[in-house]
Amino acid sequence: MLLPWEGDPDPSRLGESLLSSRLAPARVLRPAVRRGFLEGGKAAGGEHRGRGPFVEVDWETALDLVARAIGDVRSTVGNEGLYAGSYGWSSAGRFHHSQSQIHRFMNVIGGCTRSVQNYSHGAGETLLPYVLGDRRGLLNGQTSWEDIARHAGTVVMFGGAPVRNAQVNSGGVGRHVLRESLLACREAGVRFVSISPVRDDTMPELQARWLAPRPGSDVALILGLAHTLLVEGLHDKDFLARCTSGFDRFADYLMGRDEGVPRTAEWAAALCELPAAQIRELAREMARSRTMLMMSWSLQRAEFGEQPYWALVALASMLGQVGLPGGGFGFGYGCVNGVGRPLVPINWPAMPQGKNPVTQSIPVARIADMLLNPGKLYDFDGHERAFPHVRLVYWAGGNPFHHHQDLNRLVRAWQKPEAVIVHESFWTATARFADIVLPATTLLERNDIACSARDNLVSPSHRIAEPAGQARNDHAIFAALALRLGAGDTFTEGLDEEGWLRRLYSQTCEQAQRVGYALPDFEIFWQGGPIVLPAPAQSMPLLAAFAADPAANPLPTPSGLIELYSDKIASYGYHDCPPHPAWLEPAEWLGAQAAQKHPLHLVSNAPANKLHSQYDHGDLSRADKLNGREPLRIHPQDAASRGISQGDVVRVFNQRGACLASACLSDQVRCGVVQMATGAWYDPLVPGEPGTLDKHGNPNVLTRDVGTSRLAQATSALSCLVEVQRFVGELPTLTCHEPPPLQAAVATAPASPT
Ligand SMILES: Nc1nc2c(c(=O)[nH]1)N[C@H]1C(S)=C(S)[C@@H](COP(=O)(O)OP(=O)(O)OC[C@H]3O[C@@H](n4cnc5c(=O)[nH]c(N)nc54)[C@H](O)[C@@H]3O)O[C@H]1N2
Ligand SMILES: Nc1nc2c(c(=O)[nH]1)N[C@H]1C(S)=C(S)[C@@H](COP(=O)(O)OP(=O)(O)OC[C@H]3O[C@@H](n4cnc5c(=O)[nH]c(N)nc54)[C@H](O)[C@@H]3O)O[C@H]1N2
Ligand SMILES: [Mo]
Repeated sequence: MLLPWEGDPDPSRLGESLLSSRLAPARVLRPAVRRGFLEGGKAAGGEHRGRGPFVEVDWETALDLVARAIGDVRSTVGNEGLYAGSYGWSSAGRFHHSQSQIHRFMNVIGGCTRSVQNYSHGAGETLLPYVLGDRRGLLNGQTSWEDIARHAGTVVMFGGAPVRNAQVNSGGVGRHVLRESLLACREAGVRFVSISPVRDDTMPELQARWLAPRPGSDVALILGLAHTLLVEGLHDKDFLARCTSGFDRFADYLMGRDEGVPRTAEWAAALCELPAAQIRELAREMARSRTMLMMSWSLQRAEFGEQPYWALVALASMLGQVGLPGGGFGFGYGCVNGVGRPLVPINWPAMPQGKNPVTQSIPVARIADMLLNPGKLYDFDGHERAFPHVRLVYWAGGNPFHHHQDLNRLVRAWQKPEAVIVHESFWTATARFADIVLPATTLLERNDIACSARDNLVSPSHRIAEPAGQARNDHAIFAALALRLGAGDTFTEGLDEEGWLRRLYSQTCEQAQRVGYALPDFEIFWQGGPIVLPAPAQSMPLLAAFAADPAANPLPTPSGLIELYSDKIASYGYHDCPPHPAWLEPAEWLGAQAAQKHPLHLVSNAPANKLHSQYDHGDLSRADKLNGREPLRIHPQDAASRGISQGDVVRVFNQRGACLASACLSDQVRCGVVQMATGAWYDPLVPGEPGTLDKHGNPNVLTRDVGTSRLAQATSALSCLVEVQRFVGELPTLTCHEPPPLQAAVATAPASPT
């Protein structure tokens, strides 16, 4: 039974599936090798990746095969031919963090091609250093909820503040604080405005005013607000002069002096479909009161996703409240737990990864581009680069067949490497698309330390169950491989799990001591519950010192100021990322030509009932499916015009792919918008075949695999048009929550894998 920690005001139910579904049929119990691979290559028997049965083998055979595959790549093209970006969240805990383990392993054997950025906020994190000099306001330093409750009159939330998303944080969560933070603001009299295609992105208790512009049109809306401030003289000229550079260029753009049209409220209204009068009134209200502008990460997960972030900073600068308590801007308040809470000033322990001797890397969301176009030149963040020639893909703790866009394209790209190796606890699509699958323990089957920078507690995470089948810890698997590749001691440093936990904990104690916290010794820590550290001191509002005296506290930008025009970006000459915030029309949004054919905008958000795709096979996630398919929320009017009723199985499709889903009629979504959470396991009707129907409801068979722009090259999952129709015919059986066909090993020596 799962009991919440008594110190948690708003416990999440997500952990329930960890217990109930650990031993589900989808569990990987033994090392397994794709039969075609075992028999001598990917073409053998027509069994391409994602197709064909697996043969279960013993650990020694599997580890020998992996070591040989790695050795082949190293001896032919060198370590650059190994791709182990291995993006993914894996599970809570500091030592068994899969990405740290795989990166450490790769580093001790000579390195690998890696990835930079993440799928969460790749565009924001690449853009903001140009604008603010660093990533303040995105990763840390957000103005605190206490300040907002005390001082803000209005909070405007682009993308809402869904409490469902603040259930999680990497490293683990102690206290879930978003709900109480929002309610405290409401009690203090703060007015909320939620700008989102989805009404219940904001909890009803907040009584937020709901504005639902067309998805992807937020920049137009912000420009309309900015134009109103400018022509009505409501902008803070003093702040703009003292603290920003390039406002004149931005103002020229707003006024249409760039050979364009003036970006008036009327101009914005036509694009975002909100009345011009409402846009004007919102601008005046923002200027009248202390206004905090919040934006979720989702808005930058879109084509030209750099622009909404830059535009928000520009709007906040015009309001002149940056640095004041309860005013200004901030990103990600409703995205993970703990944003807007002061950080404990401790460097929490992490498994040391060492240094990667290979310098080659790709922006994380360009994986299919890399596999399909080795050697091809591309632009990224001011540099021209070439995609590396990758021969082997190694993943531990992530699910690219969940997280990547345009899965049919990924299916094609995935046939390119010579070997794909995956550590998994469950038969996810990524495991099914591997050549060698090594069974990994879950967090209940190993000891660890749980804590995160956004929480003020550190907790032992005890092993409470024996590993399922022959599952091993990622660390143990990599230790065995490192030994085979001549780097065993370098990888383990002679320590086992307990040895590492003791070392990491003692480093934590030293860190804590440095800032005046005394932690008990390891034995006491290990036998006790979570250790709650004193709440850290209240932080200053974001950019407070800078705004008070920009000359004394300049930003690390070329001008030392907030850059509303960037000479550096101008020098890149990117047509898709101009040097000031600008409206660029995405290829897919409701105003596009393409909407005539696929007239619905698909929002694929984070799921309420799981973490990404994890435990999609669990009770909590399955209870929410209808007809076993992922629910797709659709406005009753859009459903009626298509003859769709509540609970109907529907086919959701566009030029890239199609999936089944179950219609869920709801007036919580804007007309013209359909919403389907991410996370349903990809379940192809014809496994391994690009373009085949996904029987289950993974929105990534529909999303577009294109970089946000040449600047960030991040994911643009949320710029996606689809059409929906009632599904007629026999409903195909789901197979993704069962293991693939498994065969016992034949007792002969395995052939060479290449
Ligand atoms: N359309 C669309 N797509 C999206 C997004 C979106 O908004 N829309 N969001 C994107 C974002 S922000 C993110 S962060 C990604 C998330 O993408 P991922 O992080 O790749 O998704 P997860 O489902 O968390 O995958 C983690 C996998 O690791 C496995 N795992 C867990 N613990 C361990 C372990 O200890 N060892 C090993 N070996 N494996 C383990 C789990 O079983 C699971 O399959 O998705 C992205 N994709
Ligand atoms: N329970 C749970 N929590 C999670 C996760 C999970 O998988 N499960 N994943 C975690 C991770 S890795 C991340 S990165 C974060 C993601 O955090 P976010 O990026 O905030 O997550 P989303 O749920 O994708 O999007 C939030 C809302 O943005 C709105 N939105 C979409 N497009 C637009 C638009 O064009 N304009 C406006 N104004 N609004 C729009 C949608 O209505 C959507 O519900 O969540 C984290 N929290
Ligand atoms: Mo994310």
